[in-house]
Amino acid sequence: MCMRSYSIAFVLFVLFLGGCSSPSTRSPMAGQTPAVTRPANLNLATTQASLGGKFTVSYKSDLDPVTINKLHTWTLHVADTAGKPLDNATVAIDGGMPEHNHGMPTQPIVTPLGGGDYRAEGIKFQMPGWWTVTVTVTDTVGAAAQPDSATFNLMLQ
Ligand SMILES: [Cu+2]
Repeated sequence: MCMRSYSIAFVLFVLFLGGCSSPSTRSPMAGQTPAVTRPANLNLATTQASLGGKFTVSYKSDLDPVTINKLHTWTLHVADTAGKPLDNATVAIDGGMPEHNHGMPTQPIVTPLGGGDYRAEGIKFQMPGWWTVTVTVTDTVGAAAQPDSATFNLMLQ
């Protein structure tokens, strides 16, 4: 009898932990795609190659370490595959939490600084957890200008 109630209590405890610690088990809201599960070994590097291999993008945050609920600025550096800084590109920044199906609470503004640097102002993360930030670069000078994007992962507390 005692053993049985202990087991039930333990099962309830485990269920509670599971529901609390893994937001990805939440059912997605109607009309939204199911949430993504966080990969076991996230690449947290601040320099990333773009998906199509056209650019390398890196960022430096003026808020270091990056924490939640603070409006801040990133300096992005964009270079081509040979390492040459890329100016005159159209650069956009967007992000969100893949596990929660939501984006950033702000729309950062990107302005060119020269030397391949771009300032992204108005960045804010409103929750702890796994965030992705995607920088989309369109080389406006290249003859076949196609956007290419690099994605950064952040684990925020
Ligand atoms: Cu979230």
